[in-house]
Amino acid sequence: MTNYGTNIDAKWQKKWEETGIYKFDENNPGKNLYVLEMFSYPSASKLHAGHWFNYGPVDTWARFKRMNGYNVFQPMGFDAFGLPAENFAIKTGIHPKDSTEKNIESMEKQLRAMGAMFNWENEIITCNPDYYKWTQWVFLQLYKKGLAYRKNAPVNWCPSCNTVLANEQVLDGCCERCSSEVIKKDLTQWFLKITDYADELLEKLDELDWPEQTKAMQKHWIGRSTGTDAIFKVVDSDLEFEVFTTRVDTLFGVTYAVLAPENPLVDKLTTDEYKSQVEEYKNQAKKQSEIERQSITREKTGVFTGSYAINPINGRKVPIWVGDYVLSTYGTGAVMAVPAHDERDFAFATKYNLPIERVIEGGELPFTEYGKMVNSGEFNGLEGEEARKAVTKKLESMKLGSEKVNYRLRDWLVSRQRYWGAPIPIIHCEKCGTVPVPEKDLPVELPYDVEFTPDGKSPLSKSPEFVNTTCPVCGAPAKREADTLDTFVCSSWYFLRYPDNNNSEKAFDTDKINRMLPVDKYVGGPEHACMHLLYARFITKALRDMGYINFGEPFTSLTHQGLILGPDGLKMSKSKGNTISPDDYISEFGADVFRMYLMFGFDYTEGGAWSDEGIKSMGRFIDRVDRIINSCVEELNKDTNDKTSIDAAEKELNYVRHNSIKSILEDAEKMQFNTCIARLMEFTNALSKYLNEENKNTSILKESIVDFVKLLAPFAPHFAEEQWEIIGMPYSVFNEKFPVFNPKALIKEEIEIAIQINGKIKSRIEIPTNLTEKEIKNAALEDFHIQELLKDKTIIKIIVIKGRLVNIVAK
Ligand code: ANZ
Ligand code: ZN
Repeated sequence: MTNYGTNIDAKWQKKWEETGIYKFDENNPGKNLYVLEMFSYPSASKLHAGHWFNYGPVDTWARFKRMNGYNVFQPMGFDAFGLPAENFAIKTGIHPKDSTEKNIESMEKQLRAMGAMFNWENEIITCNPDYYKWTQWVFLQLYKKGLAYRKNAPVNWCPSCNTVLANEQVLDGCCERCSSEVIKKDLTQWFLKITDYADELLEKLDELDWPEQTKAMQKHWIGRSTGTDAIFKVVDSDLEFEVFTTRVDTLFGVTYAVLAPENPLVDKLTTDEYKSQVEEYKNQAKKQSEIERQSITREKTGVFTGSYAINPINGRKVPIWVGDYVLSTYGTGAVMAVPAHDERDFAFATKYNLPIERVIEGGELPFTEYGKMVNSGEFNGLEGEEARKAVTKKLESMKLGSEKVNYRLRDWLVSRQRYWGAPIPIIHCEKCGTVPVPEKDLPVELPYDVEFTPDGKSPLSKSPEFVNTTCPVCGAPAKREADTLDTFVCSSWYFLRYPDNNNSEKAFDTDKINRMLPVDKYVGGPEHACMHLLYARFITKALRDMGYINFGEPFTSLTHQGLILGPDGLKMSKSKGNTISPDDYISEFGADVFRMYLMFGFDYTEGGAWSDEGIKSMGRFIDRVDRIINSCVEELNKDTNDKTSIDAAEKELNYVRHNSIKSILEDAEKMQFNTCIARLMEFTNALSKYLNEENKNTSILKESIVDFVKLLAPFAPHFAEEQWEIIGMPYSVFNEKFPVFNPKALIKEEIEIAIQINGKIKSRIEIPTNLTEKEIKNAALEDFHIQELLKDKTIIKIIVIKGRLVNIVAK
């Protein structure tokens, strides 16, 4: 059996540790390269195959870059606050701090056993006061800049998690964590003003080397749309309301207007005659979720208010309705309805018998495309953008409208009514109002002894020692904010802390961070597209505008690894019993086999189903490499021959060797690990074949093995380090430069040979010089001319005289 296993892993991990080989020092030679993997949540279920698929291959990439001259910084840490630990505590009574610390300890052990080049000296743990002190500091800077504010608003409430959620944490109307249906609650909460950065967040996406799909998701989430706000005055009243429309070219076709049920104007507009109907409708609407209300298939409903509005463009009187397909949270919470050219309005008008009037030329109604304006007075004949501009200009001249840009993006709600998070550093004083905690008093420490059974109230509010304090401004008794920060706030800036994680004076040193960031390569799951990845961009931009850093994008290049599924092809989950726990495999095969299998068995960005057969065959490959290298060593030590010539066999070996170098250089750069390993396998075959040659060129053999081990090193770091030692090279292979290829070796030379049948020359062909005897025979038999001549004959034997001729004896 093999020599490779966890004993070899341990041996080299110890040596790497002792020699501090991966310690990052800015002054090391090479360009700094910040390689970052999304840090993990310290869960009790430990490291799973998915973590490995994120961290293992990326470490291979980082090692590959290191060997190509980069000075790599690859930190690791833990996103340690959050609900799972708290829910676990509620179930078991084990305090979140204790369970989190225990989980971190065991996960760290597992991560170390992976043998990645993590810069552990830069580790951060977000639930430690020396980290969250600075999370609170970031919050205070945002507050000072007016980017953190408190307001009462209808917010998303998860009844099972017992806390509010950000919009980004609501997926199809359900909690992103627990899938319970989210309800609306009116609460006073803290928000971060991400909307101030909507334009930049959108525009700068173009410059990022990120997956297109992720950029598209952010773009959609930001949802910028350009249109027009038009003012509709209410007939016989001083009231007026604005509507937001992206199709102001259809303004002449408005036959009614609709307000969202929550629009405060509804009560003022509704005439006595319609009061009870409208009231009833409003109550019903409250029970519907926003998702339901937006559903295309759901029947559109509404009620008339009894009031009328005036179309600003033609003075026409149109009825005002209330309808729940209009959302209070978008645009102005009111729309102008054009049933001839909008599907929803068409359905609504048909149902309630409201007029439908065409104002755009084109197909059957509802006709929703752009086209020439008709029945639109002076604007007839205008089309599309031009039409939109002309009508908007006219409204502007009458002071009844203007161009308007709207966003789907909403400010980020960061208050959480939970215990296990960073306390919001704010004090409420009856006299002075909302007072930020002075920076010198940070951190506001999270107390240990707190009753955290969830009942919808913030657990910290039940701790008098925590809540009761004095106002930093007037000294009067005051109360601390009892909500904690969304854990996404902790992770929105962690990449800024890593390089300067021990700084006790500041969150980070500006100069140092400006030298080290942005992160050159960020790798993690795609599920964070509209949460972490958006928040991190926002916080980076905000800190830039405050002068703390000089760059606006945190992650220059982003890759999402694929998902490793269970052997049954389904998503791994404990309940399905299809999870793959790395530990057993690693103790059986060693960390490198596990890592190599992940890289060879799957396309990195696609992932796929786990296979036990696959990892076993990777184990056999490593065994084979082990045997081949060992026999090479024997061969080299023998040193009996003094062959220095380069014949066909050497040329063939050289070809494979240089071709492997070239392909691996190209493919590893692109994280196409599977093809890299396929090249290593080819190289192994070529070495094995060459070892069968009777007369070997030992210096070529030696060069080839040296190159082979270097090529293998990023993919199987412990194993390669061991082989490097076995072939007598000085520690460490990771201080070596990656091999470069010789383009000349990739040109296969050709020679002309003659083909005879029964001793008479019948044809001539060009063949590469490095063909084997069998390949030469095949080449001869494939010759068209020869095939014709042999049609009715039987071949008795074929004689090959290498480099000269093939003689086919046939009857
Ligand atoms: C009149 C009109 C005519 C419209 C037409 C469309 C087609 P986006 O692209 O998402 O910005 N709208 C505006 N505010 C709304 C709200 N609060 N709730 C529901 N719908 C609302 O969509 C803008 C369009 O969505 C607006 O343009 C408005 O309908 C509707 F032939 O105005 B339009
Ligand atoms: Zn929930």
